[in-house]
Amino acid sequence: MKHIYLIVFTLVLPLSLFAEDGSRLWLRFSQSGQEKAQVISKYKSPSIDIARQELAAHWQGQPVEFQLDKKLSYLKDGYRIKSDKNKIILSASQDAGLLYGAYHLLRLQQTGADCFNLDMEESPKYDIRILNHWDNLDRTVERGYAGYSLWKWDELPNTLSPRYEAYARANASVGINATVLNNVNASPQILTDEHLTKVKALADIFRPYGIKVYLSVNFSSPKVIGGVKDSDPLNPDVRKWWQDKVKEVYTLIPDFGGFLVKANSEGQPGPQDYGRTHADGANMLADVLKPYNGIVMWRAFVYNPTEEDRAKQAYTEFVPLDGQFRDNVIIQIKNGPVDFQPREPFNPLFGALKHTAEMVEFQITQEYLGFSNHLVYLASLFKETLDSDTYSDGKGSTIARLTDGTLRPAKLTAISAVANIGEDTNWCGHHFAQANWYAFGRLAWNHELPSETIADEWIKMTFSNNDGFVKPVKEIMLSSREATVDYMMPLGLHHIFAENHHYGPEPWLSEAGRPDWTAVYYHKADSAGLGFDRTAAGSNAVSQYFPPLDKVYGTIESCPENLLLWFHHIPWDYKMKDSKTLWDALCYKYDSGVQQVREYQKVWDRMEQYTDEQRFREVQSKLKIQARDAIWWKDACLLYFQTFSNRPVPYDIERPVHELEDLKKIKLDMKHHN
Ligand code: BDP
Repeated sequence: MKHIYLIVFTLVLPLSLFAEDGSRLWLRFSQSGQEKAQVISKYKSPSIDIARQELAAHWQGQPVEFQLDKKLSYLKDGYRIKSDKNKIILSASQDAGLLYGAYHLLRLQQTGADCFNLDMEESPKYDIRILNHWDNLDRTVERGYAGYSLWKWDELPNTLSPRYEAYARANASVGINATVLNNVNASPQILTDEHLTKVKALADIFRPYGIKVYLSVNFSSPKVIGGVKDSDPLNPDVRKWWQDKVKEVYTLIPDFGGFLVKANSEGQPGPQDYGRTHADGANMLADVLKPYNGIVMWRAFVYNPTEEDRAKQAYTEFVPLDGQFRDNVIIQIKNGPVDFQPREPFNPLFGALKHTAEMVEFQITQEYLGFSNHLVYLASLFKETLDSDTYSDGKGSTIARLTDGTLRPAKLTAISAVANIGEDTNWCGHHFAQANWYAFGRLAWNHELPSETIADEWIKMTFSNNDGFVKPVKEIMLSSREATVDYMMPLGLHHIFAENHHYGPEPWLSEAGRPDWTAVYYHKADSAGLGFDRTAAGSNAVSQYFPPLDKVYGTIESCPENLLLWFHHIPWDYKMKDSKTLWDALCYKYDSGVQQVREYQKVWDRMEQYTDEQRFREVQSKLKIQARDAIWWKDACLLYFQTFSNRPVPYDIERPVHELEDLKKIKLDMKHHN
């Protein structure tokens, strides 16, 4: 009997100890809990202690010695790692640098890199590497697809979920050093004393991991929770209210980062309610935060129900204000001029503000990319924006170099992304969506890293080092963004999503609260052709780009084909570069998107041998949804556009399996406010 028990014990124990539910993210070290490795450190601080414990518990290489060295301040919160006889010296000028260095060592080990002849220096490209949580105080998450918010406001500050620290650790492991806890559509309540105490509890947990807390604020807060007559930024009572509030915040959280503000956008209050400008509003807050070294991240995502092309509005509103902002204000600009579409050209505001700090806002949460159902690796999208040449300061003025301080001296550099993290066991809803959190952190640290390197690291850390797994899975990841563009919105199409929730296709949407919330506003299909004319003959959005891009985008022949329908209204019979007609090219793109996802299914099924049962099955079933959705997208868009093109779908591609009239009836029950 005794023997039988023993056998059962040894078989069952490993499974229960190492539940493969994705909760460990890419931090899948052995869980022995013993501190085995030798770490030599004569320093003590909360961050250094974490660095020491992580290495002591998980590092399997030579002894590591920590050195704090002020001479390395040029590395900012980066680090130096150098092999030295029988040990490795990890040095940095800041405590956080030692922590990032420790995680880097562990990453090298997990990815099977040579850990003997180490000699490297790393310093982050951006000072502030920040996640934006669109989390509401009732724990719903705007555009969140991984369950409720991580922040349990009702329990805080007394009960502290272990997930808070796990979150901080995951961020630190990829170099993310800042977080905005609440939705940009901010409730004024976040600034009440009650909530600030809760915010402080989170900040205290995050601090040792090098993470600073920021908050989104509602511009009407003085009026709504402060009892002030209005929230006019030039009203001395308003300024006084903010001064007192900010003092209170810093008393609780001495290293508080600052405010993120969405003002006069999609119904949010702002300085324009009082006839003031974005600069008036941002500067008032900046002045109040300045004594504490706090900053204001002021969003450029603004558009009004006017006649002007929505894609032009942020530029039109902000360029005249250039030079008026304080030096602790940074304008936070979405990667594209419309709204996180599967593909957009870069936002022409980048580089256009010559005397104002600018930062990128990406979206990690997949509002427009199949939620947490579709496997879409976003490093490719992030890189496409960062590597875009704006020509603002001549050739080579990429968005990366414009925002990281290389091209123009900057007091403040930052990069942000809307998080995809929630209460789900695997944090992000889809196991592969974890890769996008990871990739954002790695690119914020070093935007020169190739997408492929990041995918390679992530796969090895999260799943397996086996070549038989790494290679095919990497191919899926690297092609997945383009495949998704193909089955959703190829050739520069955009915003033909279902109303409000943005999950499926609704290219026929022609009535909504505002014209620029319909799909027909964006695709402009008619019997002549397809696409939004943004040339001088149309909205002239091309004029917002620096030469030569205004001409490149503005001329059909030179416009990149993947943006053709963004900038031009193209005849159905127009000959593409490969001499297919536009209509045929569109059909082949949609079909290719579908075919690629079907291929992902086949490849993934072959991966069963390399992975654990739970994650294998979960990814497999998500791929089924993705394949069905891809077909849905293809049929909906092609059948609908065919009513304008009046041309047959090329005979060698798969036939539609739906009726347009049936697809038009689909109304998913996913409520959203806009
Ligand atoms: C859009 C979202 C909306 C956000 C808005 C924003 O649909 O929920 O509030 O962006 O960024 O993409 O402010």
